[in-house]
Amino acid sequence: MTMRPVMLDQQLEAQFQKDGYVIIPFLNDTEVAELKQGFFDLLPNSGGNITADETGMTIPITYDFTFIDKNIEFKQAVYDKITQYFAPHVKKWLAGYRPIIANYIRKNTDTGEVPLHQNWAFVNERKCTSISIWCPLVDSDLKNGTLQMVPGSHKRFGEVRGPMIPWELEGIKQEIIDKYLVPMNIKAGQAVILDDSIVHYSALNKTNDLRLAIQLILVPEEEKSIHYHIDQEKDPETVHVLEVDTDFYMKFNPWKKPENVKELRSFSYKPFAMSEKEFGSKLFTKRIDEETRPTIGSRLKSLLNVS
Ligand SMILES: O=C(O)CCC(=O)C(=O)O
Ligand SMILES: [Fe+2]
Repeated sequence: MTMRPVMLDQQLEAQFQKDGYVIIPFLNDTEVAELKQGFFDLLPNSGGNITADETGMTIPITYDFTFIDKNIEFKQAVYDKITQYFAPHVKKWLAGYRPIIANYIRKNTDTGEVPLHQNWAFVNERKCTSISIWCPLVDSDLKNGTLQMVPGSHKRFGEVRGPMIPWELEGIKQEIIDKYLVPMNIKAGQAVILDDSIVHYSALNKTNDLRLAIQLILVPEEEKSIHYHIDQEKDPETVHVLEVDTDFYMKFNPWKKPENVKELRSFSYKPFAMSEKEFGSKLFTKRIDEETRPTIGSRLKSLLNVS
């Protein structure tokens, strides 16, 4: 197990390590109202989302997150607002974490599906954990497209994740959506603290009201954050590990080749696909951060055929 803790409270920490997320009371009503107002105050400065042709992607983007906005000043203002409100609560609940990316996530009526995914990797997940605080500013459930989780799927799939890295679960997304999801039914101001490696999804907002939420991504304060990149044209089987910071993500177009970034190392990587059966059997089992070399004790046990 990862020794570097995530939650300050021991019981929450145990639950987080087991399921890959916990739900906590986070913002008060005044803060919720002010952050909602803050969104509308800042919105006139939005530069609009990066469009599909600017991404080079063939599939249109269905979601509306601040990180794909074209105006860097707007992104910075959103970051400043959210981190200012979140700071005291982060300090109260989390074991020494610092923010790197802040998003408002907006879902108007009949929009906003976020395809099944794991968040990008931001740290070496064998050593520690990066997290997202997902905090809706309106009560959220299945009707308005709440966040849905696959419990126990954290630190078990897709260790190498980034916008240009093929995903091993891509071919079984629909099966996972149909069978494994647990919806977060939570009130405005409550928050889900999730391991960025957990498999999650959110559907369309089927109500007439706006579904507005905040996501703040954080890493352990002593860690440098990393970004995995594959140059699909040059070498689709080499992963570049880049050292990045808040500023990198502020100016970043996720689907373009990053420039002027320090490369820490690179390694070869063969993309692969996983079957649903394999996916189902790996939940709640051995994690990527658990000891891979068998210990003398466990070898003895298997020799003796006991557990
Ligand atoms: O707000 C949503 O529906 C999706 C949020 C999400 O994917 C995240 O916070 O990582
Ligand atoms: Fe996500």
